[in-house]
Amino acid sequence: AMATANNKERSFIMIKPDGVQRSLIADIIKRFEQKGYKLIGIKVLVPAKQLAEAHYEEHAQRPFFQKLVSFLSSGAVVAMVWEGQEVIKFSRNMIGATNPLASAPGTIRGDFGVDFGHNVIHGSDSLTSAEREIALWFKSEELAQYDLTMQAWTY
Ligand code: 3AN
Repeated sequence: AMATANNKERSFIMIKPDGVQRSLIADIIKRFEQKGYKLIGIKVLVPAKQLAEAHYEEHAQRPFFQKLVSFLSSGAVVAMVWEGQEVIKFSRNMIGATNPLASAPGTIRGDFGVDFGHNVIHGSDSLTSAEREIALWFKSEELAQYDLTMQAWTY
């Protein structure tokens, strides 16, 4: 309902090293932009191992943890914060299932991914993880506050 709509919800979205290496940056950003979400933070970096470990801390006890961490810190990623109504849940839908071969065509992983461990993109799975991940990857002054309303100089 209108009264409870939160168009300031934020999600942490990251194009992983395989997505960057395969030149999928623009295509992925385009999907979020065309849906109507607002990009309020973006940077390119090669994550330090410590940052990758902190990002995936919930998987620390899993057998694939070291592989996951070394993959994430193996190359450049594009770390982003996107804002808008239901952005967390909706971006999970746009991203698709963890296993790219189980992701529906039309989703990012369904369209671009094959390998289970190299699945192109990360998106926060809940409000709690979104808040934790945004704070981990961004300083508050790196997040822009602006609106997308048309200005007089747009065509
Ligand atoms: P998602 O990225 O879909 O939210 P998570 O958070 O369950 O999936 O897992 C984080 C990442 O860990 C996944 N993107 C995937 O690359 C990797 N992963 C998850 N489960 C496994 C597994 N059983 N074996 C290998 N890698 C895994």
